[in-house]
Amino acid sequence: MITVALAGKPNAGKSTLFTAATMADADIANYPFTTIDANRGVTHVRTECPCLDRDERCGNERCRDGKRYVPVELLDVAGLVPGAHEGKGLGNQFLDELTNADVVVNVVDASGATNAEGEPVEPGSRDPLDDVSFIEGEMDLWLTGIVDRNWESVERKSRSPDFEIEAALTDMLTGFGASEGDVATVLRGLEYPDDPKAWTGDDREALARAVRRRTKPIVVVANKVDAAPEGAVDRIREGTDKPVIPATADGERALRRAAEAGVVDYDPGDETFEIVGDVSESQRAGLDALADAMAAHGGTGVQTALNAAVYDRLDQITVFPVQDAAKWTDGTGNVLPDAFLLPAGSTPPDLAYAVHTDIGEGYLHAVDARSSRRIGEGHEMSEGDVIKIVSTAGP
Ligand SMILES: Nc1nc2c(ncn2[C@@H]2O[C@H](COP(=O)(O)OP(=O)(O)OP(=O)(O)O)[C@@H](O)[C@H]2O)c(=O)[nH]1
Ligand SMILES: [Mg+2]
Repeated sequence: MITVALAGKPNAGKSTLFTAATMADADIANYPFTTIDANRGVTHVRTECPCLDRDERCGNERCRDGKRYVPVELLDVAGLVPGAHEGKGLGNQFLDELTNADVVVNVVDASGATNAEGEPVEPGSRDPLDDVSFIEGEMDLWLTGIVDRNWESVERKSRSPDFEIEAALTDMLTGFGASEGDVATVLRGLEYPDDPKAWTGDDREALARAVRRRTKPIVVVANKVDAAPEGAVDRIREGTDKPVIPATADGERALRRAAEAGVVDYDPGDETFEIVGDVSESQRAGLDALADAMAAHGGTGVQTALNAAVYDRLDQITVFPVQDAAKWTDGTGNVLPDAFLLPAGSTPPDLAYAVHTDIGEGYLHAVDARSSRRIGEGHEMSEGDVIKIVSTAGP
């Protein structure tokens, strides 16, 4: 499963976003370092269900009226402070947690009401743009430290006659999520000495930064927009080349709770909601204020951020494997039973392997269930494709 990690300074709202997105419990409080042990949970990205193109909705438990939710893992780690890579704050154990992440959501406090350590300050007095850059810097320096500490092993390997720097660096960085292809691409963009012993600290830092950028893409969440001064989001947007999603994690959490209680009609990612139950005066006032914030930003931003991380930054598509190409069902009649996230450009054999290794190994051919046409094994699938795989290992 794809892992999205929430990073950010303490008190930015990571656990609030985590709770909203997973509906799991996590400690939330207005002081730094509320979270000590990482929280792990399942959240979803949202896409259109292919059943929208049919007469009836599919009825899958992850489909609500054609809004299809596809599971991804969400990781909520402790807050990072400047110097975290050297052990400041709660140390770099939390940076280590990011090793498992495919993509990072950097949660910043757009209200500017907390300093770099996450302590409450006069609202608007902290520039949120500083939070965007220091988190990235800490991640880069942390990986630089790992490369430095392991460099001796690369030097040792270089004495062997069949030494290849790509292979040696891949060995070192594979735990960090870098493939041989990633390392090769990164090396092509760098100038460096052939002999590892001649590498300087700057050479290693340049390598670490490039690998980090390639293997841990970032989406910035400008959180607490409900309390942010006018123009705060634009200012962040102008100062970074990352996608910036305005959000109110607190608002999303309130809405999901209210939806669960039957008070509002709201599905995660909707741009608006409707009050359908009894609410007190103060609840109504709170919900009205939230509705205004959502109207200004196209929703609470939480689902938008998760989708941006997975579909845009990781460039994934959703593909729906079926056994019956006419009915779009599995062997027991469930319509559109599964949804798989795969990198854009994936082919039917890639899908077959994702379903099961045996299905992949026995791959014969595939059928596009929308057109009922056979598709070649080199065919690049698209978002929302419904595909029947025919395999010797198939049912
Ligand atoms: N106004 C506003 N406050 C928010 C929002 N999201 C979170 N908060 C508040 O921000 C404070 C910190 O929230 P947490 O979720 O505990 O922050 P965290 O980033 O997990 O903090 P650490 O675990 O200490 O790193 C709490 O008081 C939340 O209620 C939001 O969208 N708007
Ligand atoms: Mg927390």
